[in-house]
Amino acid sequence: MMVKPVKRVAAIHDMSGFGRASLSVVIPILSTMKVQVCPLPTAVLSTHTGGFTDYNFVDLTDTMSATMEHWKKLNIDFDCIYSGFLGSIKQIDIVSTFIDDFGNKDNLVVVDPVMGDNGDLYQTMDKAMVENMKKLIKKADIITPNFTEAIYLLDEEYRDYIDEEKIKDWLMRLSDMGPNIVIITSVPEDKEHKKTSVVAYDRGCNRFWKVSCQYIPAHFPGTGDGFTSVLVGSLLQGDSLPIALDRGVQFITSCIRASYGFDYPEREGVLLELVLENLKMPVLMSSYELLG
Ligand code: PXL
Repeated sequence: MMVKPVKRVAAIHDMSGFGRASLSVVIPILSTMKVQVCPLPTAVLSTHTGGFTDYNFVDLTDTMSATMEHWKKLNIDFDCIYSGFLGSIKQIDIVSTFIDDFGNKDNLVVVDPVMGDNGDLYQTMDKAMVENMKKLIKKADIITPNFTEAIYLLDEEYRDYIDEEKIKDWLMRLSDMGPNIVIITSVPEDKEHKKTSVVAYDRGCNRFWKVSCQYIPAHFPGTGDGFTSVLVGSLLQGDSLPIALDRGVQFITSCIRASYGFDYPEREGVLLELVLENLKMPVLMSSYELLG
């Protein structure tokens, strides 16, 4: 049997040239974690869409199927299929076909339903995209919506605080839509907004997990892509779900703390380059909690 020395991920995201989001975050993180990234780019943008206007957007929908066909001919197998920002309904359909063609019982399908943040959809998203994203998550093993995206997937009203019982209900309802593991990020834990958390539900063992983080009053785009990339790298390295959550939170916290003290526009993203090497360190102190 042919040896595959490192794990391999098909990464279906856009490439935003400036602003540290999508593939410009996914590739360095997973490469540092010793995982091979095979990008299937959905679009090439001059910048991401959060906080920039007049960006150049080159849609690659029509090239995606040809890449997929070539990969099929080459019999490439992936340990993980990981999708993020998608530019059109047709692209959602292509990812769905990609999962049908390349997904199997041994690999991990991770869908990050990138659609919005802070209560609003991104400029390129609309209701129809949300409805189609609801269909795509049926095929995922793991989804990682942020709080806003969870609200859109569940048709809930936006709120600025949620208690433990309610968020557990949301996690279970999202899992009922298909994925075995649901992770919601940026969950506002208290009314004073002093803490946010990442919460997770694993239907296989019926367990709920939480990792709390100190809230920092800043919004850097691309941190969701960074979190899910670390999670994917960690799971592929063989870590348990709560340890993978912890590594994701710790890394993003270190990114934000490394960036916050500098005076530069938040839309340029976190200073990933300064902390990337942290990913090579073992988890020294873990802080996850099991929710009862
Ligand atoms: O970080 C998610 C993301 C990815 N790709 C593009 C985006 C965003 C968020 O704004 O605009 C193009």
